[in-house]
Amino acid sequence: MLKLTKYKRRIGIVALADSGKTVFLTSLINHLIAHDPEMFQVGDSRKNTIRKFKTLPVGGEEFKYHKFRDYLANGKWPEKTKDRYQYRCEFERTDWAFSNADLHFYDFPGERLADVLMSSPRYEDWCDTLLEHFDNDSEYREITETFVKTIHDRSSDESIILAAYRKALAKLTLNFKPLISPSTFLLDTQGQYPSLEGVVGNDPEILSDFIAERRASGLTFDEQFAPLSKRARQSFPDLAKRFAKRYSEYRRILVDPLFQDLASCHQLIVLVDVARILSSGVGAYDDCQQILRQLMGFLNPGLSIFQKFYRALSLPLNWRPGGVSRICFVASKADLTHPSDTDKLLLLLSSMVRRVEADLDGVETLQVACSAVKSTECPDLSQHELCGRAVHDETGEFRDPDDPKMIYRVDPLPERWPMSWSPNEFIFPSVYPLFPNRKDSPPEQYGLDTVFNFLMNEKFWE
Ligand SMILES: Nc1nc2c(ncn2[C@@H]2O[C@H](COP(=O)(O)OP(=O)(O)O)[C@@H](O)[C@H]2O)c(=O)[nH]1
Ligand SMILES: [Mg+2]
Repeated sequence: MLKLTKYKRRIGIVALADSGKTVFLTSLINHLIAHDPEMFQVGDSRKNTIRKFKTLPVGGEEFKYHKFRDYLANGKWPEKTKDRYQYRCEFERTDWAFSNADLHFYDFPGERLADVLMSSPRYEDWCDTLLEHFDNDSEYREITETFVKTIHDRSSDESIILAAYRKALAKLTLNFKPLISPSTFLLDTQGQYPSLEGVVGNDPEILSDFIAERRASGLTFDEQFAPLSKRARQSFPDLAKRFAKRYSEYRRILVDPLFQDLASCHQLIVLVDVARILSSGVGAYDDCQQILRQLMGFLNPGLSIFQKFYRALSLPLNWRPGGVSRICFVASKADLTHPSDTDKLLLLLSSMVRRVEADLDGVETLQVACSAVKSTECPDLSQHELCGRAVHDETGEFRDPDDPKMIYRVDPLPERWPMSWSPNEFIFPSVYPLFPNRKDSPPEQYGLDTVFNFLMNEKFWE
């Protein structure tokens, strides 16, 4: 039957690196292509199905769905993605008589998210936000202490300041800190991460020097910049001007295109890896919140009076307002935690995003706990144990993806975020994916269809 209208949406998937974006999108596409209503509910009935699925061409780099699915089918998680990828598809739903869907997904590399701190065109704003975060967080403060001293030392010069900043960034990299801006230090424009090939020993000073000498704090070594405090900007006015110029150029070339894509999205899926934040220590919580706040501030600076007026009317029905209208906050990898803790997982997610959510204007939100590729089972609900193909055995030795499943212990989730906690205070062991061998079968999921249905039931059509 001829479809009269289109449900057309651009959907951005954002999160810090390793939060599960690639796996999420791969599983979602798999469920749409090989839709099985028993495994993935569409709309409000198990009878509804997806039909006539078609991939559409995209303007940029295409999301390598087949490659990523192949990894999973071979018992491995997809390799780390370094680029921004897009995937666009069209399909019909048996419960939609007059329209079809056209969904365009954007998968952004998490490392680049640190550059949301550059949402302001003013170099000074970037400096102040970044330095404030360094100062507020004990781990960042410790790592960046020498750099901060350097910018307040009048005998410093450009090369001394840049070397000190690169050294600080190298240490942040080695400590898996996500707020590394400019993000090209961590992921350069060729999609390469810092390499430790050829370095001798594992002394942190030697390792950080090795990285600091090889990675630029900017697009290239000639276009580097570093944050200067207000006082340092006054002490080094010419340097501040040069840095501001390079900052603008960096934004123009690297940040603007990325954030234009992001800003063009109608809907967002924001993944939060609660288990990882708990196992990484309290600093990871602050980092994630800081990035979320910046991101939301950039995407939803507040609606204009006209937008508010039209949203309040929500008429005519086929008119879709500009900007992000729906955000789904997802606690990803729920299968790494015990199923009896799912309510707590949602509470933790909710208390983490509550404040950013409250500041959003005219955006509908939902919070969902989700396992895109459910890779654990729970043998006994009364025991804090899971069964899966654990990546490590009890002694910490690596296991093979082909090794049999094993039962292992997981920590219970806390009722609320503790005031403070250390790395490894909570442990949620990693597992290899459980994926059906049958070529056309999607993996078992939890919550993925809830996210999909939330994004699919806005009342605006084209
Ligand atoms: N158990 C489990 N682990 C997951 C799931 N999704 C992702 N992971 C783990 O998280 C890692 C990073 O996932 P990926 O999708 O590459 O993250 P991205 O960097 O945000 O794209 C994977 O290598 C897996 O170890 C999931 O649904 N269940
Ligand atoms: Mg990825």
